[in-house]
Amino acid sequence: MNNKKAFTLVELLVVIAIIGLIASLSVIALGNARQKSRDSKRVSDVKQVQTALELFFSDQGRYPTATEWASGSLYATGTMGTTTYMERIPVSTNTFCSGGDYNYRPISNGASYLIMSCIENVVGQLVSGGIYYSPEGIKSLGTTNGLISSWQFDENFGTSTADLIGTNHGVITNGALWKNSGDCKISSCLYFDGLDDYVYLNANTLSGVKTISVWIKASPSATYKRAIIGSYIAQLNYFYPSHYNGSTYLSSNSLVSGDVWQHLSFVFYDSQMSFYIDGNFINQASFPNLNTVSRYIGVFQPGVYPSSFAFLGYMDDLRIYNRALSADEIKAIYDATK
Ligand SMILES: [Ca+2]
Repeated sequence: MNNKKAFTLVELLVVIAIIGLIASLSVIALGNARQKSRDSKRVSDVKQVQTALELFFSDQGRYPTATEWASGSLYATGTMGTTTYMERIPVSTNTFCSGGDYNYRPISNGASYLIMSCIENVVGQLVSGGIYYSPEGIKSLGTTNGLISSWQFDENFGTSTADLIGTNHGVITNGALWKNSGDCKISSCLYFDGLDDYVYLNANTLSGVKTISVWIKASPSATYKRAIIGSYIAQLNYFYPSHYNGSTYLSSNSLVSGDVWQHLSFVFYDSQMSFYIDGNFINQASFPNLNTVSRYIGVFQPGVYPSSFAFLGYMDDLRIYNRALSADEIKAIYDATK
């Protein structure tokens, strides 16, 4: 009897040991699976950061400054004591992604924030390329390969708007209006009055431009050429409803609709400009020597051609790339952001 009881105890210990072993094996297996899925880690890293940011916000009434973020951890000190919200901010090593690391920017004095990152492959509903995180959620941006500048117009406050990739930050000039996400394509956006509103960029010129991508909701009353991003030096312009290279219009009047969000892309390759609407190739024309655009969003050249070329309507998610994107990439951007 006694032996039988002791044996039962040994059995029990063995069973406990086996359960422990299985448990630790499943932890290791889970760890391995995570290591294999770098993209999932990137997304989950940022989600954890977002949770810490929300805790920070709930205590501090603001999101961290760029300097606080650059310290590598999320913490606060004050009369209420010291709180650490995140010991160590995860670091991404995306060599394929413009900006590389998780790119954090506080918005409106910490009332909101943006984080830009990238993934290599599809994760859930997110497509390969740029991923954009804000307090409102996560959004795919499509390819960031060759992306020079990206203006998402998401500040929704104040008179400046950030270039999320480069340093061509803009000053909102002559009263272009912030619009809330319900009126816009991706989070908030800008409305231009068609008279004199524009965004004045930090850069004198933007060179190496091969692709321009933008969402617009043009006013139906915009019946003449309207600039998306201007160029005076190179005498080249990008217009709604037509675009013009000094001698040639590509007829798009009947294709660009007023009062509807449409995605426009202009791709420059081999002395040709290709024009896309909503990810579909529309037409192509000779358009030599595009490399440089000037520092104005929403107008051709202030004071030179007032009002006639000023953009009229909503604009969102304007980007420029230093390479000619393929038709598939254009389509992917449209699909990711539509
Ligand atoms: Ca936006």
